[in-house]
Amino acid sequence: MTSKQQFVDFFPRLVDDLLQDLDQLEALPESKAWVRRALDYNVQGGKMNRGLSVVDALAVLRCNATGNAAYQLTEAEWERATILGWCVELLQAFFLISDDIMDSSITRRGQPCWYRQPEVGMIAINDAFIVEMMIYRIVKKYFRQDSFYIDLVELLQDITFKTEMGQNLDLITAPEDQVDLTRFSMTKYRYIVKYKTSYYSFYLPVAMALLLAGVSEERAFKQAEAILLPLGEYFQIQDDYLDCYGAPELIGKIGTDIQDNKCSWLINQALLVASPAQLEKLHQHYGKRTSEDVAIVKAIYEELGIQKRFHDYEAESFNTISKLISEADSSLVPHQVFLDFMNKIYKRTK
Ligand code: GPP
Ligand code: MG
Ligand code: MG
Ligand code: MG
Repeated sequence: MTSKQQFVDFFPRLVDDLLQDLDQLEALPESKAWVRRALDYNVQGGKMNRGLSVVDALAVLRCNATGNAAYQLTEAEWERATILGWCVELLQAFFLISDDIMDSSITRRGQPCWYRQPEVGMIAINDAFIVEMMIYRIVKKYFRQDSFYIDLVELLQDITFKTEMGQNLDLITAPEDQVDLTRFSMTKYRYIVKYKTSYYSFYLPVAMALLLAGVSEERAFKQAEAILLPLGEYFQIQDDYLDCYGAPELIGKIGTDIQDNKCSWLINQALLVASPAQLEKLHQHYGKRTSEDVAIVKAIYEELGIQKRFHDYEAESFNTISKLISEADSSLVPHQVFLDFMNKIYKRTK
């Protein structure tokens, strides 16, 4: 397993690259200072599971390809995987800056959301665009000569578009001041989550590692997708659970799903088992901003034993995904790639 510290220590080098790149645009010192601050504030401080997974997955793929279980990535291999890992983290920063505005969130990674900084406000929207473009500046600088360059660029664009379509359905299913719980369903939930979370958080890092490892066979990418999308669904269900029941000190953010009228796993589960009287109350109090409304919704979740439902789901999902992995063709993608990912998130509290 790669050391997180080494990965983190690489970031200032990329920031320097990116700022140097701004010289080509004759950027003034105040612009460079702004971009540096936006990058420092928004890209660092997360768990970095997504970024680290590019490195971890490449390490497993190289062990497998060389037939040497003790194979260590060369300096160059490690560096290329680390650069792409940071590209996933930049993509994540671009999404989170934007998502926090759209979700009216308060904190992120234990600090105020970027748009909540007094001097930032809606400038955050443009900062999100800039952070997104930095991905392509880096990819161009380091991978322009590689035969997979265009595949990498298309992969990033395709995954970004999928995420935006997932985010779109997440948002239009949760209009403000227009609560209609009949809009929700587990089918719609699964679609939202697959697109808004699973592709970029789970499939993308492994797809990048496959490209770096020189794998071009379509079947390998499909195999990865078949396991990583369900794993992503499990991750987002945990995110929804933690939004309501997680400790803000641990998750670094304050939940807003009930207030935001979100099509969350918790409300969907509640709708499956609520009595007519409980349904009536949910209709009245879900998607409202006062703490009294939120408390009433949470009390109904308690009556319905939603926390237990989650823990049952978690155990069941672990079994289902373990089975998916064990049945996968390991000549396409070694099982360890998926097991590493699963171990990073199973029963997480942050
Ligand atoms: C997670 O939703 C999904 C994203 C962060 C993707 C956002 C996509 C965009 C195109 C902006 P969430 O709102 O549950 O995440 P969190 O709980 O971290 O706010
Ligand atoms: Mg959000
Ligand atoms: Mg959101
Ligand atoms: Mg959430």
